[in-house]
Amino acid sequence: MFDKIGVIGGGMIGGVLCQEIPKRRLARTLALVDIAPPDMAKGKCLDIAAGSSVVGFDASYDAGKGYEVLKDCQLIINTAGVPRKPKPDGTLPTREELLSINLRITNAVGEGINENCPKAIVISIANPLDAIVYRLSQILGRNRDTLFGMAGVLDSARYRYFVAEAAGVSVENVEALVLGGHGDTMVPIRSACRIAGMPVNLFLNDETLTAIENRTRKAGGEVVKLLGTGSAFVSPAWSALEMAEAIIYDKKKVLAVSARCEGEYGVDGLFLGVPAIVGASGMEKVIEIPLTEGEKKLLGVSIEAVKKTAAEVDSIVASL
Ligand code: TXD
Repeated sequence: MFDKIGVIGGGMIGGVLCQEIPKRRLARTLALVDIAPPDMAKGKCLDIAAGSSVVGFDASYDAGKGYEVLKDCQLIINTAGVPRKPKPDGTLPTREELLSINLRITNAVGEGINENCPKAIVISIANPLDAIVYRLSQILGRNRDTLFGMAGVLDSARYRYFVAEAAGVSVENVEALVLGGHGDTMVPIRSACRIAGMPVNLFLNDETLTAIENRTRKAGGEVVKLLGTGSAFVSPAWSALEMAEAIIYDKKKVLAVSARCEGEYGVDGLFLGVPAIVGASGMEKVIEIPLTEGEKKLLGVSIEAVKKTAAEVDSIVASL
């Protein structure tokens, strides 16, 4: 159990995190910061605190609109951002408009972390994932073990679920990794997919697997379309908590992590979804796994997309 864990952004994902962190007894104190008026963060924490006597967990809460509530947090999970929604004139913001709004938010988030909990391990969830975690690394200026993004755990979970469903087996039997950027170029690694240790091809044919991998790439959009507003929020929160528990309990768990590569996979200085060992000090080691020629090609495309996003961030930041 940590003394204090902070959540930045108490929206849909942050709300699930704030319920789960005390309920799983991951921290003695939960901090929540959200700029939403009148004081949404305080309201959500008061609601959860009231329910604690029913569920049976003791926790303290530091909540409010200012980042000072994050003081001395050991772990931060960042969900702060604005989703893509119609502007007053009914048109949707362009990707660049949304990116510049979210980069401004990330600047504030980064400064808040630097001022109040500069030693905290930071898991960033906010989208566009690759851009936000890259910008955060520029602001926090730390080595790569204490800042990384959560996307691959969710993308891998989706792949695992679709494989289990098609193969008629328990989700607990399916191991899978989705690597690369968190977008349409993400790469489900079929050659690493196992069902109870056996190659997935023993259970599903190539046509079925290709369809599942395509569905995995679009699974976020599938939920968005069905919800009508907002995006997936339970599975992202649970995925971030799998990373948090690997840190808190020093599990040395191998997970798909958006980590800053330093030469691995031919990438240097950019965040890429890669298999990594997660433990007490955060992202402890990037693992380079063997890939088929086809997987290498697809990962190369994803790396190019991540490079393009980083260049976009640099040019927008320069103009802010
Ligand atoms: O796998 C993944 N990484 C993705 C991430 C999976 C699904 C959702 N993905 C993204 O996470 C999503 O596109 C958003 O960028 C974030 C959070 O998603 P959520 O659904 O929780 O968004 P909400 O409900 O809009 O919550 C965001 C909160 C909201 O309450 C704002 O008031 C708050 O962020 N916010 C801030 N908090 C603190 N500080 C600042 N500056 C701030 N700006 C907004």
